[in-house]
Amino acid sequence: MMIPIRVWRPHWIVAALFMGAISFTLVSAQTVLIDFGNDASYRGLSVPNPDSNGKYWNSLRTGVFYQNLVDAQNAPTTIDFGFSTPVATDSYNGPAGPTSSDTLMYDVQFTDIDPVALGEMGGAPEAAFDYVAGPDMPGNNQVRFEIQQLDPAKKYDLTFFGSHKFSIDDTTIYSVYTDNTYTTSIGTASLNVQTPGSPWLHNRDTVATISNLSPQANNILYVQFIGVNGSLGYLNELRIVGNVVALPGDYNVDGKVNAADYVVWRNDPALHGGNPAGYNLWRANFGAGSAAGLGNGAAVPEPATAVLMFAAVIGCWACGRMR
Ligand SMILES: [Ca+2]
Ligand SMILES: [Ca+2]
Ligand SMILES: [Ca+2]
Repeated sequence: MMIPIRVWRPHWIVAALFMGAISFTLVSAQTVLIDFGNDASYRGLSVPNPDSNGKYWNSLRTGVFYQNLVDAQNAPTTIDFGFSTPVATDSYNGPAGPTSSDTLMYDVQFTDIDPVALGEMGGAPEAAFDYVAGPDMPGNNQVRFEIQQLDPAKKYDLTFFGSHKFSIDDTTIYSVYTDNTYTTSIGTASLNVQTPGSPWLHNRDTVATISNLSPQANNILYVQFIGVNGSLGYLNELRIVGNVVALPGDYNVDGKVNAADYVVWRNDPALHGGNPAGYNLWRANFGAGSAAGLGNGAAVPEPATAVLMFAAVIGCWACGRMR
């Protein structure tokens, strides 16, 4: 009975570790694409996923709290989204010009954007041509929404695409706040939704990004947009990118320095700081980023023990391969 166990376990452990390393690398930057306006909203259309870049969108309407948005690869995330102010949805005078609720499928083909310039945000005319905007209540045109259930270990980049012609304000201001009082801003960006002086020329190729945002109160980002002079602001698309902050020695970029990083280093030392410098960096930072490394009193395995354990595992695995 011992022989099958000894043969099987090392294979299983090593395979699991390598699979873990691969998946951690893939999730090191998570992208979520949001299209404002869907089949159920006024003069709106949903993106027929995937788009021309092979990416998946969340097409939203107002009045709904959306949970577990999918990422651009169609995998569910923890991220939730909801508006907290009155907001309107439409496509009229967006990038497709004067649209009609009777002929949307025809109108959408006139969506005029520069897909190359917009990159990941230019893959779906159904995402670009409809938008959310303020409620058109003078003095109260700010639109606010919350992006909830974010990962406190990540830094987020928000990219905004707003496009609308014949707007009163040429420019929309997008801002992120610390909490739901919307008093303290932690980042802001402005975007011309049309060409100043030529309001018939909608924005077709430019986005605005607010970078390096940490989740704020309750792991939420509190976002507001409004026209620069208090009239309507516009938002057609939003991209959320969550980036894992790489720590020294975190060779699989999962925000923790642990035994899995040793395996990554051992597999290709030259790519990970060299031998022994990469090993020494890993060992010096062992435990960083994990709960055990934050000084809560939990037992931290000795690096030397961990090295021996994994060296033994790899040794057995190599033995198994030779049979
Ligand atoms: Ca849209
Ligand atoms: Ca849409
Ligand atoms: Ca790691």
